[in-house]
Amino acid sequence: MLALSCASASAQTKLRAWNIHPDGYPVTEAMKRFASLVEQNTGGRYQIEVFSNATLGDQPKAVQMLKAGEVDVAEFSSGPLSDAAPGLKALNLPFLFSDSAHMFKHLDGKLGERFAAKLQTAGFVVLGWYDGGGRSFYCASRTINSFKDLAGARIRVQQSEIYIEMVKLLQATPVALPFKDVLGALEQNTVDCAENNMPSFESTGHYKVAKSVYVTNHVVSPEALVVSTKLWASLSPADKAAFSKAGTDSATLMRELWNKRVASAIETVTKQGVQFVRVKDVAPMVRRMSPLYGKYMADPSTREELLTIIGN
Ligand code: GTR
Repeated sequence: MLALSCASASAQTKLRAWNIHPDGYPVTEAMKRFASLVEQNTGGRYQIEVFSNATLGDQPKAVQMLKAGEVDVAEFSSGPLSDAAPGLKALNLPFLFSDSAHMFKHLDGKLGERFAAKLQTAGFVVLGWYDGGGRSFYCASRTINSFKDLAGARIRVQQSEIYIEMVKLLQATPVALPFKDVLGALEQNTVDCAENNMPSFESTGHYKVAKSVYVTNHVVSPEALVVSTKLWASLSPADKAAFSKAGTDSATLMRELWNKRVASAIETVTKQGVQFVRVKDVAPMVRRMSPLYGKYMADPSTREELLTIIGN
């Protein structure tokens, strides 16, 4: 008995998971579900502790930590992830996907496998595609009625090249800041605007300062639940299957929770006086982004995927 319990105790592996969001957020709840399913599916041999609110470091740092195997599990937005795996940049191009259903039509099929293969080469094993929703601009100090009203604004962007390029094309000034610093920057007027999906706009409290949302959905992009290639290589085939199943199930949960949270976030911020202006015609904004399309179409690491998405 003693020998048995010692053996099982020594066989228990504790893993660390990085997460940027707070409790109750769809990503956090889905990661917790992933952790409990992994534990259950491996008979308790793997235990995952989810460190939320970016307590282990900001996202670009965490991307590097995961790649180096210093954290085992993480959930990343495709912007910061694409800086470590450039083949993923195609997924962040503005106005590429019309909505999440269009995006998952591709990601849940062959294209998702191709992106996952690129990520694996870069050190990230995808176990589930989560929904990053549609991102829109919002501002504290100005009402936006047209994308031209963004010209000259200091716009907070993720610390990710493609977002910086996008904002420059709007003739605005990109200010790359960690997620947790955006509320303070809006409050202190060191940035005028930011952009995000509605659940993050609401969960961070950005809506308390930035009351004007310009609904562009300029980027509809995925997020990815990943584990390090170091961890993956250490798993037996049966444990790989257990992790994969937990990842797929957590992604299903995430997408359900996401749709509900988008609706409740919009309801909450509307009650708090946020005004929405919907973009009437995206064509002029799309034209403005054309240097980006040109660049990534010419890039052999993104071209083929872009052609597949554009064709469908
Ligand atoms: C959120 C995303 C986070 C982070 C954040 C940001 O929508 O879920 O991972 O990328 O945006 O803007 O920094």
